[in-house]
Amino acid sequence: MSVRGSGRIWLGGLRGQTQGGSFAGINYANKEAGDTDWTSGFAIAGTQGVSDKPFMAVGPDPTLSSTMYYVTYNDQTMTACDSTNAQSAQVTGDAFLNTWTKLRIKPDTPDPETGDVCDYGGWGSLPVVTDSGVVVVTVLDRYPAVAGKYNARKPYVVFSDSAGAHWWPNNSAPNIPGFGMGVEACPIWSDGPIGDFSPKVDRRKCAPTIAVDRSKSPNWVYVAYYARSEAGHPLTEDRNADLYIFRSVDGGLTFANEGVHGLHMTDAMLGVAPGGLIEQGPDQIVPAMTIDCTGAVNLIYYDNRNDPSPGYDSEYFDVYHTRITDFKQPTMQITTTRLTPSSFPAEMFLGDYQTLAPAGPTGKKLYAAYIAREPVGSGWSSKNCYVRKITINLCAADLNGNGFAEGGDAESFSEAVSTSSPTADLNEDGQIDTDDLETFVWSYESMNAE
Ligand SMILES: [Ca+2]
Ligand SMILES: [Ca+2]
Ligand SMILES: [Ca+2]
Ligand SMILES: [Ca+2]
Repeated sequence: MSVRGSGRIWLGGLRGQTQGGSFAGINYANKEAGDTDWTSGFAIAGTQGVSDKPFMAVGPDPTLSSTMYYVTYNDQTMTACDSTNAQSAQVTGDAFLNTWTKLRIKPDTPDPETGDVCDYGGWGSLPVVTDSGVVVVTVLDRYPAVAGKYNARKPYVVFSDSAGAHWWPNNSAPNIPGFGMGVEACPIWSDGPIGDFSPKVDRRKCAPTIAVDRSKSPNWVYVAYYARSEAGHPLTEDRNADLYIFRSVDGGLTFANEGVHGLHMTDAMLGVAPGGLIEQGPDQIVPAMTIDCTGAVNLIYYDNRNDPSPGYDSEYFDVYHTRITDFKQPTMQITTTRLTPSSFPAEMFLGDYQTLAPAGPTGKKLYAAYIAREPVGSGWSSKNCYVRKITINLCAADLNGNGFAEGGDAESFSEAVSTSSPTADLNEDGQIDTDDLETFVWSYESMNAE
């Protein structure tokens, strides 16, 4: 789910598996902006808690006269050209009324090899909607053959400019970020017990993630996933997994791989010392991405760099946040922060995905949702979904949230100070004082810097 707007936060995921049963539904709950409790809960299906595949979104804007929501998921009951593969489906609807319309993500044109009109199948499908109304979906090319169907078992991208009625590009050529770059997919679950990292994290599915930079017109769309840092090794070897990021500058219609639009995030870029680099790792996996109000790319991900085993093979992970400014420009800066105070042992399945949501219509604050564990006595908690507010005080001078720091914002700040309005507390320390003025001036100048 990917919407924006009022500051209302949505949190959800798969409900727990029943004894001998199967995953029966998607649960979610929400809270209003400023509330400290999750005061209401709804279930799209089922009534149990959430223990897998957390998702989160912020919005919608209640002033909008109509809002379309999109959720993508795999529906294995659909007829497929490849019957062993889960199929992606799309749902649109009104989350408040709990009414949804189901649409298949499928091309209009037959497969040139088989003549069949195959659904766009795969795992981990995620949608975004650009400001022009285009729905862009990334899906892992999870076909059984080693070569995959579209992108050698890495994610691919399709889009709809008709609210899900038609999907493009055509069947033979979805957008395939990373194609031809020598980026090689990690093993997947069915490849066996040996691979690039613990099979108990994510079951190895490249975990695609997608985000929109709405400050650009047309919007820029980013897709990220993890893959092997080197190609050409047997799938049974434990290798080093890295993050890869690709960018579309035409609203998600096409993705370029090289030059300023594709980035291989090496361990060194993420602050791992040279002595920590071995052919087995450290591994960065299961990324979640969003773009903040400055246009910076933000990712959270699992990272086993603190695993006490010399081979990174004892399944200890942390969750990290990385922020990239001036993506692929000479001035690019990468800042990496550890979010989990204790490295925790996976020991059990940690869920396939996590999310990173920008708060409010302006992307000024970030919230992370992820599955982790924490120390309890001499042992460890079971897996829990954690929500974390990442406050980085972005675009503080843009009080009216229009993307610019202007004279009107200065007037609004001055008025907020004079009336002791909470909106004047730019550094969120509960006080309105000169620190907030300094914050305003710093933010105003940085937002207007060349
Ligand atoms: Ca590894
Ligand atoms: Ca790595
Ligand atoms: Ca403004
Ligand atoms: Ca303050």
